[in-house]
Amino acid sequence: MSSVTFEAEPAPLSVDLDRAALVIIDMQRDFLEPGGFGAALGNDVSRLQAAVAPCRAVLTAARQRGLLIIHTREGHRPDLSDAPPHKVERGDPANRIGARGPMGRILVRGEPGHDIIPELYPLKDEPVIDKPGKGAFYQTDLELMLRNRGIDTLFVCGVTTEVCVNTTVREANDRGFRCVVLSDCCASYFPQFHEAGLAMIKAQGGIFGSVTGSKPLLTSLAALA
Ligand code: TIU
Repeated sequence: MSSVTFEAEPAPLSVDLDRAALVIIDMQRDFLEPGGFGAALGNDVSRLQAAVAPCRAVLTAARQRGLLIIHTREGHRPDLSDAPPHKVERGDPANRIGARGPMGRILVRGEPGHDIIPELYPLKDEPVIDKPGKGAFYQTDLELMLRNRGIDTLFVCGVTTEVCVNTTVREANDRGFRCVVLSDCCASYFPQFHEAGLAMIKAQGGIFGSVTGSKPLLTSLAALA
């Protein structure tokens, strides 16, 4: 494979695709569909739909190019032994982590709501990282997987911009990975937090990483052909 160059903020980037991975954060039914964790927290889950089609386009292009693709899911073991009590205790008892909802037990591994939405469903050979926290590196084998494959750059998509995407980007940045956040492939329940979440990443010369849209990346990938 080869390198792609594209516009990004704060500066254009050149990325070696052999050392890049696409990381799609928590595009789970629990966050995007009614009756899951996102809705239980009082959010309008329809706001996250905007990221689905751009994610799908990038996922398709990444598959065509043979990029390493990693999916993550936030959630807990059925006995909640990996869920901090303070995280579980938040919210209405009938509607909190582990409670039964229309998509099964909320934010519990193995339940329908915990799984990834059909539009972005992982292929068999695409690793899925099950994470107990907001960051994808915390208590997971993601870093080991990336280092074993010589990855140095992450294209980051998913939800929500200011929570799991930002936490993961900050974790990745401290571990020496370059993050390129695809703005339209991320979404938040709060438009102002989406904007602020992206602004915080690219400020100060790209203090946590770079931000670009899916289009510049897709155009540069298509030009490789
Ligand atoms: N609540 C919220 O905005 N997000 C989360 O709880 N998890 C993720 O961002 N995945």
